[in-house]
Amino acid sequence: MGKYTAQRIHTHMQNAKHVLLVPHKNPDGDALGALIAFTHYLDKQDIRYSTYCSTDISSVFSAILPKDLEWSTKDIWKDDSVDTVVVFDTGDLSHAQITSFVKNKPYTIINIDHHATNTDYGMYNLVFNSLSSTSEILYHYFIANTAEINADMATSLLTGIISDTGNFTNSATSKEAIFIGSKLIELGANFTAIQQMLFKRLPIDALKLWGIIFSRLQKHKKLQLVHTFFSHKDMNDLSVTMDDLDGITNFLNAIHEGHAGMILKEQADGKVKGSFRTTRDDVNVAKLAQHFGGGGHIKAAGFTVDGPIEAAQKFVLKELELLCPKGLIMKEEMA
Ligand SMILES: [Mn+2]
Repeated sequence: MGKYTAQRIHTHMQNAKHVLLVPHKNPDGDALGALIAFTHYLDKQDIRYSTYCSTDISSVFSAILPKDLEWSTKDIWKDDSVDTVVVFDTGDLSHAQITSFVKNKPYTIINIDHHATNTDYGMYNLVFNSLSSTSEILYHYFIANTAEINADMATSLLTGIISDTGNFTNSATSKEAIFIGSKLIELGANFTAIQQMLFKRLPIDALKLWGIIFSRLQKHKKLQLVHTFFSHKDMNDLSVTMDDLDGITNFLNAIHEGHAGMILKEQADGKVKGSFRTTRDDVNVAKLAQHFGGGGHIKAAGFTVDGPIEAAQKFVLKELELLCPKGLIMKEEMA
């Protein structure tokens, strides 16, 4: 791994006055797991830090959030003592919704990420898209700097690896990810608590909505795309939250038919988020998501388009037909 970059970041931290830690918007287990592990690392060295997230944090993760952690408001960006911004699990700054805050400011930006579409926006870029998760990168970072990984840090990092590998089942699962997972358990990570927190928490009404969403699955024959959707009304009707639908996207990987899966999710603000998943090596869904201004990984990517849901579905399918006249396999363009 980039031992040299990891060491330079560590050296920079020793001289930082006030570090601001930022995950991507609507942070997942990986973005939060990495950020929380980093707070423990800074705590141990008495380095001053604050945390900022542009959106709410899902209550799912309260088990790994330190009790005394307070998230700063936007005003933190007016605090002149902040000299360093560390951004976690974020392919480009707009995904963390901080572009305008860092513009023309003398911050040292540190970019720790594993997205294939990462734009290297930092002064230091610890970016490895072959690794399962940002949390896996941070494990290497701590090892490279001989920083102790305590049990709480191990639980945070393992949360990230388990989130991004779909509990060690999806294509991000590598022998390294499994090996580091076992190392983290050895260091005291609470595997059972993570399983409980991430996978054993759904109310009945949430699963009822999962059922409705699955009943809408269709296969687009020409594209070989299996797709479904849900509206904001569906969620309201059953009082289901977005957190309760969190794992449904990864469940698309369970489908054997077609070349990729897509789910369209209508948000409270009327926008529609789309997510792609594929398990095939000859389909690059990051490319498809980029067409709609989104991004992500080769096998898991997302984007946002205007709603309402019916219009979004028509628009997205039409665009995909134009983009991929021969279907989703675009071999000649793939690196
Ligand atoms: Mn990640």
